[in-house]
Amino acid sequence: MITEAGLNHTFGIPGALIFEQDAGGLLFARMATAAGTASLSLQGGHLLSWQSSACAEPVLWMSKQARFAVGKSIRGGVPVCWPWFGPHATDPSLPAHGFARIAQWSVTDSDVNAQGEVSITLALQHDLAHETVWPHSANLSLTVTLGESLRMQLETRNSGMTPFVLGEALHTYFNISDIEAVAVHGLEGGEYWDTVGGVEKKRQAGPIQFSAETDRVYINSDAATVIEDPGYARRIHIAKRGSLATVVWNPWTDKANRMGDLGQPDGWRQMLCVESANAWDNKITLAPGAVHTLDVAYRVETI
Ligand code: TA6
Repeated sequence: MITEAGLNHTFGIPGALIFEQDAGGLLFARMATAAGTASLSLQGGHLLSWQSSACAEPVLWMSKQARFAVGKSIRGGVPVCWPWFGPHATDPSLPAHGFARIAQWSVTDSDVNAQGEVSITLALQHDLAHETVWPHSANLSLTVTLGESLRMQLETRNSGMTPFVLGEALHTYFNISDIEAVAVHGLEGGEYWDTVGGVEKKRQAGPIQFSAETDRVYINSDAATVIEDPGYARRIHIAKRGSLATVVWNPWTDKANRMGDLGQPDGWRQMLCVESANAWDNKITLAPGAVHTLDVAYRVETI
């Protein structure tokens, strides 16, 4: 049984990392450095918030209607999509984006380095319940490091005897001033699957701007991207390794109303997902004993 007291005794770092439990029994990690604060839930290995000292507005978006309940995915922050992205390939009854984001993770490490950056490592307990849904043996860990930037390293190890195909994403919800004010740079000229109203392969011309529902999977690129947000006078830089797909998503009005948990009446206007992924054409085949790490660093620049 994982308890708040046990976590603080083993992994707590006074002034830098503490653990708390809410009335519903969910466990949270709270991280703090001079450069900012962040919080995670052990359910889902889910980074919930990041407040950089460099700017007033939180960097990550969280729906005002997000539900924090055991087994329920959380609408905002950084859901971990694993071991598949999107709907399950054959069984529509299985949860979209895999089971990692609704499973209980454990804490396996914590640290403060010489630069004063605080890190925590969580691991997914891959138990029998998962093996019936996904009959492979894998170890999954997530290391979050908070300093001037925020780094996330999602590591998958094939601990079984057969290869498996992996789909994954850090499904990051960014907090923005207004969806019609921002642009995403870095994917100019790239190929993408447009999945709104059917599926069509297209090529990006210029920066990505938003005037309707947008749900695109940019493929075959490890390009860094930048969210330019004049309304919040900042740029959010996204630099990734071990990821060849980038998903760009905003639901706009109709889908947001159908989803019902994006914050009424127009919470969706203040969110934009730019997700570092291995999905679609860029799924990973992992051999027995092999390790793959999806590594992304976020940095905020004021303008
Ligand atoms: O990553 C974009 C997307 O696949 C959208 O199509 C939308 O479904 C979004 O993820 C949210 O998915 P969720 O399962 O979290 O509701």
